[in-house]
Amino acid sequence: MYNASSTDRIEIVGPTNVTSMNEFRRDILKGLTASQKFIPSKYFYDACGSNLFEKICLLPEYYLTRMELSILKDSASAIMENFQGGDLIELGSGASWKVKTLLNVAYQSSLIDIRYIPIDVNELVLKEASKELLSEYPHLKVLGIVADFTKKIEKIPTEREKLFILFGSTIGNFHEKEAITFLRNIAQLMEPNDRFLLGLDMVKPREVLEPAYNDTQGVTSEFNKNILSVVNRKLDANFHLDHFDHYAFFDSEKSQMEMHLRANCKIAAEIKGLNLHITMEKGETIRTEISRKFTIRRAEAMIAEAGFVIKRWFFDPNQWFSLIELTRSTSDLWKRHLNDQLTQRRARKENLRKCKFANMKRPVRMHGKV
Ligand code: AVJ
Repeated sequence: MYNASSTDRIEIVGPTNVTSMNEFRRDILKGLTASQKFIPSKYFYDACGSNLFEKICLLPEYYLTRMELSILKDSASAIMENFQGGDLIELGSGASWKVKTLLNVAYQSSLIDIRYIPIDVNELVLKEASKELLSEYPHLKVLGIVADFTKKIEKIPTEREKLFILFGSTIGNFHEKEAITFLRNIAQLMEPNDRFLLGLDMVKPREVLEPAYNDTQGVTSEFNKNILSVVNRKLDANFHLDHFDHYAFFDSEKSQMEMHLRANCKIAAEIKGLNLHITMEKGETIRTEISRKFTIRRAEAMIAEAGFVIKRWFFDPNQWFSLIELTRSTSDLWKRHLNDQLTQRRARKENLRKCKFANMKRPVRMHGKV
């Protein structure tokens, strides 16, 4: 193992569940015909968008990355203590540079037998990042999974001790219910000894939040508008990027940053791939992202509801950002919850079967008891 060449130490699997064209079309159709138009933020990250996001991370106003990294540096040895063999699974790993903080402390010990499992939709970025890690850490094994981590991933190995990681407060991009569903799915992959390291951006004054999403160099604006290029390219649409302004603000009631694209004139766009014509009034917006900011109480509530318990909570001195170390909850309450979910799912399936049988239209959402 010690002199193994880098090709013996790396395996890339997938793509497994990356967005199909059909799903993309469905999402864009739904979003652009809604009364408040929206485009799911996961579509920011084509090659160009991923690059722009890396640039955002270096902006002076974008405190998130710096804060998270400094917390990571301070807590890395505590986190990696006793973790000498196992899988380090990073969800949405991108360029994989934050995880080096953890690998650095781990690799001070030569006994280490850690496998790094990055999961990302961008195959190219994943491969580049993995190769770099192999050359930097001579004993490291890498299993790269090209997949959309927001969906079910079948390829995650389960034999070894696991440390899941979701950096960057990415969980803030999910609406509350989506976030809980997502976290529950991760919890179900975990054994009692496994852990989950979750990065969370905390509520803070508007004067700090808003500049982070309105940088003076205009990188965030470019990042935001790039989502229209993605739609133009994939669906043969003709949105003019110049006809939209970047608009980002903090909604204190919802405790979230929102990014929108605001029409600066009347818009008439053709989306050939959907056979759709879109008109927008001047001033009308397309929402492209929510980025929720957490209080300690809100975070605790979310975590408990998702079936986790907090093991340790790491902050920077100002509590601007935090990293939470979680383990799966093993209480009966949680098991009962899982059972409830299962029963509900079965009931829904059964109902769907009946509807089909009766040749009825599928109900969009079920309310109350079934
Ligand atoms: C990577 C999703 C956490 O919400 O702050 C950066 C993305 N958007 N600037 C965030 C983003 C605008 C970022 N996340």
